[in-house]
Amino acid sequence: DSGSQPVEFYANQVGFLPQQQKHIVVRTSQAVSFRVTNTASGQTVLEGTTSSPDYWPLADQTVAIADVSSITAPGLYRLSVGDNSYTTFSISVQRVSALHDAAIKAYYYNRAGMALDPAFAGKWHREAGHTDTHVINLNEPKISLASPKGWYDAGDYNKYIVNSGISTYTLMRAYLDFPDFYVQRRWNIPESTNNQPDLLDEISWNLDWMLTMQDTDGGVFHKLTTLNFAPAVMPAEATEQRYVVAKGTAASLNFAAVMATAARVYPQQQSNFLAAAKRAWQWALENPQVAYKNAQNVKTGEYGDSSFNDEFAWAASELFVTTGEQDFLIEAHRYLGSPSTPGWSDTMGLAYLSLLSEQGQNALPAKRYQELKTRFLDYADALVKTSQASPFRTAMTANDFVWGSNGVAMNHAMVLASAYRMSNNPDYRHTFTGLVDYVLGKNPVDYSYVTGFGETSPRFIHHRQSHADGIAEPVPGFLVGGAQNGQQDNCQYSASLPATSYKDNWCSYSTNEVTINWNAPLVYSLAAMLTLTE
Ligand code: G3I
Ligand code: 9MR
Repeated sequence: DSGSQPVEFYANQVGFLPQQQKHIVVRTSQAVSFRVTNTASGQTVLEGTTSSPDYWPLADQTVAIADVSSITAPGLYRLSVGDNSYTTFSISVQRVSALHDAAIKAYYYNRAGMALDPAFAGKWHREAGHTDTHVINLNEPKISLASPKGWYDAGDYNKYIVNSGISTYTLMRAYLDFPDFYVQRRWNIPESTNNQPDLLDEISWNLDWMLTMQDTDGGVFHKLTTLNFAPAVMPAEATEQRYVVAKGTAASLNFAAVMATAARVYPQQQSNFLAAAKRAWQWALENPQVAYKNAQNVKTGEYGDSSFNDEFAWAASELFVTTGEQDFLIEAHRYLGSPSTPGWSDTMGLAYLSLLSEQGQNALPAKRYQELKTRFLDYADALVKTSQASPFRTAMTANDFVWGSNGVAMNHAMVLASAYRMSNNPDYRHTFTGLVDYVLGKNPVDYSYVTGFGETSPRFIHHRQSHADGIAEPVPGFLVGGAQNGQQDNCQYSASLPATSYKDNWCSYSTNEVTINWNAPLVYSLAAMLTLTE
């Protein structure tokens, strides 16, 4: 093979777990033989041939798969093709574990209303911003209210209920599904020395804020925001007046679902959370069609959504699982549609996750549980098929390459991890770890899409703190939105296909911003991997 053309590889750049399926993408138009050596000993541990190549139109690339799954010993390896092409990969529980902790620590870095102390934030320490003690109601009555704490949504400094809700739920889902994993786990946040798991402390920071967004009539304000996006300055310098805006059906139902879930996660505060959930639910019943739209002078994220069946199904399901009250089950049945991959505007899948959880199973009639499980696994089967037929072995189709495609990938992964927990079918496990590999480098732009992790990871994210802090490295542990070719900003992109249109530049808020709702299913997926694949 000497003198052959060099080939490129796309591999998970962070690390595989010992027992997981390990596929490395090789860019080649014909099947090639490969060799894997252990870099420490120099010994050859595997020789093989790639699959026959396939063309992926979403990336305009022809690639084959080198399957190195049979290697399970922790270590650093070199995969080579011919004499002049190689890549390295690592098998390490510790690396995956460190990534998990960084992905959840990202929430601490995005806390509103708190100074980040060097003891916890290291070089990314900063002053507090956005105490939100005097927020004005944009509508009548124009009173001032206190709405402190919470997480910044993203690279901007606003706080949006709909998006906060799915993020908070997903992290609570991780806690409910993997309690043993989280009970002792700590990642050096200010609350790490108390008796509560760090995950519950982190989530509380946001639940406390969400509770303040409920009006006296039970309805929930859609968001807390400045009129325009802040410039790229640190939180303490972003001092424009903040407002709460109109109440809406989506925000109220989303809030009801989250608070009903919180009532199960925090037993000592059960009655408080449940009462808040029921009041928001009641408001939504009386105001079932109030879609939020930005007023003309409000230019920040809209998170607009005018179809509410999924939010009704989700809220009713959570209220049912928490209370066991049949009225809520009837409502859940009324609104429950087909399963889908969750996202901020589509929460139907979240209803399924809760109804099919251990607590849901205990509350549901057995026959009904089986029906829902069958539907859910059918949906997961379709994701498996997509992945198996995909040249990159990743369950991503053209429809998935929207703003936040990496979030879509991780929400697919969460669905599949849940399917695996219900059935033990290894195809689900392979498909979900294949998606994690995708965001960590097994993709056609060859980026590990999580800041601070992997050989090539985003450095110029659309994250105001990271842009303004004068520190070369961005805040670590954040998953960027990822490739999609809407190109809704004014960046110059060198590629225009759905899976290759990505730019590591501040200007690219449509591919290189970070959000709490994309990180949450990453956290879930990594906890699932560390719990389920070993
Ligand atoms: O509603 C249409 C739908 O009818 C159509 O089928 C579909 C096809 O692509 O597009 C739908 O609209 C999309 C909309 O999200 C709803 O899904 C838009 O194309 C898409 O541009 C829009 O992207 C959202 C973006 O804000 C712009 O509004 C992202 O999902 C959302 O994650 C993002 O969120 C922002 C916040 O506003 C502000 N904070 C940062 C955050 C992340 O960038
Ligand atoms: O910086 C904003 C980012 O956080 C949002 O996600 C994005 C989409 O709503 O909008 C960004 O703000 C841009 C604004 O919409 C248009 N002018 C340029 C702003 C970015 O510098």
